Amino acid sequence: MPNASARPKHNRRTRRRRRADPARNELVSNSLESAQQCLFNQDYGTAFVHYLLVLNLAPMFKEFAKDSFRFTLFKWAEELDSVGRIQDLFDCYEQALELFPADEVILNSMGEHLFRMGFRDEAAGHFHKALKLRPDYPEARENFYRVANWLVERWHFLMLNDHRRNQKYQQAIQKAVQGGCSTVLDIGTGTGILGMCAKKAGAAEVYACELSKTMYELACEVVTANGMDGSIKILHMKSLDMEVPKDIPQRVSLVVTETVDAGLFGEGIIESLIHAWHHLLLPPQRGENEFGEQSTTGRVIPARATVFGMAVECLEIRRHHRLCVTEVGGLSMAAAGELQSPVSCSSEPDDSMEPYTTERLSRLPGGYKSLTEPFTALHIDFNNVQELEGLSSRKVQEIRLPVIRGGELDALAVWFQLHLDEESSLSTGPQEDTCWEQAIYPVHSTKGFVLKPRDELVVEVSCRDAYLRLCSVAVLRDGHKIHLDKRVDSIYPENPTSNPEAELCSALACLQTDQTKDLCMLECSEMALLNNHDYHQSFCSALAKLISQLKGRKREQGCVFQSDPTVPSQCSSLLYVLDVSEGFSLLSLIAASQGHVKAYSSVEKSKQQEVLNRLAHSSGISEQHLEFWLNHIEDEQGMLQRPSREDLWSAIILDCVETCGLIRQKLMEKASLARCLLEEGGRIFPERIVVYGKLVESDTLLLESAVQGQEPTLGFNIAPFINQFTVPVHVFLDFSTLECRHLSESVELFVLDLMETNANYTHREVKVQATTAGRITAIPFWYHIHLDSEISVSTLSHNSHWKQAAVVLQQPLEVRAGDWVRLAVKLHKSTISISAHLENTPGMQ
Ligand code: 44T
Repeated sequence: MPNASARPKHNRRTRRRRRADPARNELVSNSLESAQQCLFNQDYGTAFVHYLLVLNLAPMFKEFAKDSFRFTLFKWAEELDSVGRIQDLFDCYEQALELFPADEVILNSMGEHLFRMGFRDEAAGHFHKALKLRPDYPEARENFYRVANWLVERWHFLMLNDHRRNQKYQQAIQKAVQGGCSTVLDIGTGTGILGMCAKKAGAAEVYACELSKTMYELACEVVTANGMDGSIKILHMKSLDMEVPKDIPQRVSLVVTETVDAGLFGEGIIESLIHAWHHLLLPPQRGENEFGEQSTTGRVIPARATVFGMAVECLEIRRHHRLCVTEVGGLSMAAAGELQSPVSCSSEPDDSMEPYTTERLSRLPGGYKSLTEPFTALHIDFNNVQELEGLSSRKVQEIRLPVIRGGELDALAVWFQLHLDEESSLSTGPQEDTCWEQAIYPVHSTKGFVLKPRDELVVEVSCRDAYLRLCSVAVLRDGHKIHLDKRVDSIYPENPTSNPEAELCSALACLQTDQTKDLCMLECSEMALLNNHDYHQSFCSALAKLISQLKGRKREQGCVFQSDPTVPSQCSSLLYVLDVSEGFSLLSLIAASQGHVKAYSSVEKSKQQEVLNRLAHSSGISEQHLEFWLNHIEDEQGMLQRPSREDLWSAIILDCVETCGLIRQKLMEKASLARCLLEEGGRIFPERIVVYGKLVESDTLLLESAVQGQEPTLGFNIAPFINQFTVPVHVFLDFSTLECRHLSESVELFVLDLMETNANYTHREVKVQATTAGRITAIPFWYHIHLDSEISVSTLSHNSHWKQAAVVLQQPLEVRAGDWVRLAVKLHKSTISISAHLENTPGMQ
């Protein structure tokens, strides 16, 4: 991105020219004048070049011209953005930052561009810098909060707060170091905690590497604050790029790492350790141990892992991965083709597919039922490089599992035990008191398969492209083999365990229906949305009501409703409905199915458009009544503008709440725009959103939000550094299963009126009475989305596709039962913030 050629070169010649004052001064003053003139003429590109020249030649003008320069930069960047000259745009920002490296407004603005272009980490870095320069800069703060999760993922807080885990690692490291491992490498050091454990245990040399820039910088700060900056060498790199002696002087005797995810291998531990054994570690020990002396052999903590699996029935998982309904808002789904979540390990690996997702089974609403006993899926010895290398070429292992309980097969859940050494281990199991989630391998078999006791489930375990893959392939029942996922056989053609007859059958089945043709991928939240019956039913009723009202009104005006939209009539005999939902939505089709409605859908992906077309066809909706307006409109300015200009919209459907539980950005701006485009009597759906909340005491939320002092981190001073990345609003919560004590009733926090601008406000004070004594640590919030005065949808309903969000208070607030709490609720650019204060009730001491 940096444009080296455009940088001012401070060589001898420029210095000489600086002394030639009169000519230089003239150039500067002429350029400054030109810059101002061009700015006045709105020729921002030329103005920007003139300003660059002036400020590079005469830095003393920086203060004077700063505001105009910024304005020019932002205007010019907007123009470059609108014509897609992205590289030029970033070059301009780079040049501007060379002149004003500590300008928080430029940094924040560049962050916004980076964010929109999808460079999230870089964007987050810019917001963070802007905020460090000016901590009370609200724009940068809001932007930073939106992206902090990408810079420092929330699990860092959980892991650092997990004292038991930290202590077990510390003890294992201490034993190894005292047993002779004097040189240590911490792979994926995060905040540096394991490296510091090694140093504290007396290791002579400690190295640490970390690939995330933010985490690397954090680790440097933490290690310095703990007085170890000279004694731990931290490298900002991936361990796979490390070399001896370039990066570390010699091979080490101990590698410590916790680069494991819920599915064990997802952070690349196998590849990292194969590389470490070949390039960074002393050779492994053979035979007797040499305690007390410096080790000439290498070893790894953790030493081994065992992976477990279990088949489960779980409605919550099912509704996020499979279509569970036959009808949606009055439309039959029979013609939809196969809809599937992008989590599948049975298909060919590609970028859009994940082999597993993660969930904390113990926190799933509705719980789960285990259909088999836990089984051992895999053992792996991290100290055996041949075993690590052989993993991906291991034969697919077939495991037969007796079914112990009848139920629908929804997923295989997977967890592991990490053996740090021969004595100590950590488990990520669903029954453990652990911060870990389990890996979930959903089953996609078309209609859902009901297992019965005495069945045997056939599971295949393999390790391809460094991921562990588990597939439920078949069920053995009364001597028959029933295949669960037809695609599996085509993936493992050489599978030696399948019998030839069964293979032939599946091959024939594949011929009959081309399975990939009608397969459409939907995000898990989109799948849950389709399965949300109440949501679609509510929209269907509200749309039907409005459309019949508008038709009545138009008939009174003399309109004739005919079915062919191409036949001209004196007044518009069609009603126009625009659905601006994000992602996949059937609402346009539901509107079109009301008759005499031309609906515009925002669905962009062609596979998803095909699904809508198929459904339209099967529901008798003519092709002309469904339009994909994003196909025609290139730029955002065209947003909400219907191709034909004479008529206005009868209804505009806005997508108000993100799945994570936050109000969508720019919602109120979109609503204002939408209001201007409505015909008389037309409506925005929803017309109003009411935000509700509740006072709660939740330690879980605290643990996810900030490191709680030095105690959990073994006395190391880490909290103040990582807690800079604490965010006040937590998202993707499930309030129904959140471990917390409710300290009040639900209370209305805020109202957003989408139909009536004047009704809106940005601040509100709400008084709420504590019903129970406790410490208020958080205020979870959710929404009632009012489609009209009678019909509403709640984001808290049990089959909602929405999760909830919560404000975590900076300081917990102690309350007694009966105390009144004053909440100051603010809405700034779609972001809710809440502060809580104890109300001084009269008569109180
Ligand atoms: N998440 C756990 C996974 N790294 C832990 O950049 C458990 C998730 C989790 N650095 C809920 C709960 C939990 N070389 O900072 C990261 C990463 C870094 C490397 C250098 C390498 N080869 C690597 C590989 C990874 O290591 C750090 C830790 S990865 C651990 C992932 C509480 N959700």
